Amino acid sequence: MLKNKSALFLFFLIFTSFLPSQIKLKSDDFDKTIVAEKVRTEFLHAWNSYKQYAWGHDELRPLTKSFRDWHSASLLMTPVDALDVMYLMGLKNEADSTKEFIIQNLSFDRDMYVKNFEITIRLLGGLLSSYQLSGDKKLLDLADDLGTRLLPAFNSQTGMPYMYVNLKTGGVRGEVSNPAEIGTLLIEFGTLSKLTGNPIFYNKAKRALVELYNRRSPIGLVGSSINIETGEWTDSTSHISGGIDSYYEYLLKCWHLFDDKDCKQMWETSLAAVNKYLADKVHNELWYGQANMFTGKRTGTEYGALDAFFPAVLILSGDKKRAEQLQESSYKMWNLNGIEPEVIDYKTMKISYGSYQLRPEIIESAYYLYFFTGKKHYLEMGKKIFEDLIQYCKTDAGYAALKNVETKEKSNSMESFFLAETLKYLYLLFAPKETLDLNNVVFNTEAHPIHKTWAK
Ligand code: DMJ
Repeated sequence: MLKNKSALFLFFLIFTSFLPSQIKLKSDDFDKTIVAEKVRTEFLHAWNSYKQYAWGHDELRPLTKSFRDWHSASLLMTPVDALDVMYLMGLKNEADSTKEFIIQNLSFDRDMYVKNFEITIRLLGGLLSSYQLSGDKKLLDLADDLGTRLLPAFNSQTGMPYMYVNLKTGGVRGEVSNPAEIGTLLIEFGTLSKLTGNPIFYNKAKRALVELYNRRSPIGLVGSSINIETGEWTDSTSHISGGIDSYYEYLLKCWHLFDDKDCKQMWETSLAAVNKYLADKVHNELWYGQANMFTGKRTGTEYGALDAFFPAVLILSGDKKRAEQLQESSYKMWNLNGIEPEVIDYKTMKISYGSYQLRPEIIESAYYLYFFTGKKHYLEMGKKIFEDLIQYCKTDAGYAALKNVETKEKSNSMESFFLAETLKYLYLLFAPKETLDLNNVVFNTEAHPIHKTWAK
């Protein structure tokens, strides 16, 4: 009997290996729960490696099995960024002990300049979402302390924030900034206001966003860099890539999260300009490239790993057609080398920057697209990307970024967003629906889910 069964199984394996790959992956060929479980296993591999070689520091360096701190003292970037994933994955004991470690050891009373944007999206966002998931008020107290220390960043003539702020002295520096760093603060600062009852955070971040929007060009585009003291643009190249990307994301999401009508209007005006001047059709594929913010004239045809967030934003705003088309382009970019490069020229399909930083955006978009369309295609896409990540980026101590996606040479870095975003979106793509309902949360740009607990 056992022999017969094994023979049958062997026959099944041989038979299926001759099927074309589309048929092999189609429908329920794989069980979502098994993939979700596997993602959780990989999360634990990365997290336990961090614990073994970098505990208490900002990041793991996977190749040298050591660590990296961003500043003179650690701000526990990886634990804070990764905490809500543990709650979502049902790793409650691990999450609770990590939470206690954070509460005991994280101090913002440090004489050091930090990047307002990075600290806001990773730490403020992480503390707020984990507070909502755990109910532990000490996390909100930490968020309140951090938010208060970041406030001096907004003390410029225009109300747009300086890039760096000293957590102890309130000193500021970095007057040349960009739309992403100015306009990606309202989800976190606004939520802090809603949860503490102190309106100052919302007002400062909202003013910064509006001041930036008000400086858009007559045709509705923003540039790549701006002086926040004078309000003058210092680089007029417009695009949706790194340095601008999440400014657009927050216009849409702040409308949803806070029911803020100004954000709705700013989003709709901005999206129209982006679609008019930045969208590009090449060989019948949809891409978004570069244009001059004043003339709308195309100045570049580059697209990359960071741009791949845009299908998620498009489908969240109801534009299924563009969202699906653009995701196909991102996936084409991924499959050129089995891992996406940082930037390609979509006209020639040549690589402009060949590294891969373990970025999440293409998976984030696959997750949104699956949620809103229910198409298995996006599960298959996520599974393929997950398998590629394991094949090319896994090391015996966590996961490593790639220096070069063609040679697959690794680099000694595992950014905290690999746990906070890349593995979270992969997990949510395959996890049971009850894990989290995308209709009831808004993710900040670092994938920290914020629940609208204040709304009636
Ligand atoms: C993250 O820190 C955030 O997603 C940010 O918006 C863009 N860069 C990284 C991930 O690629």
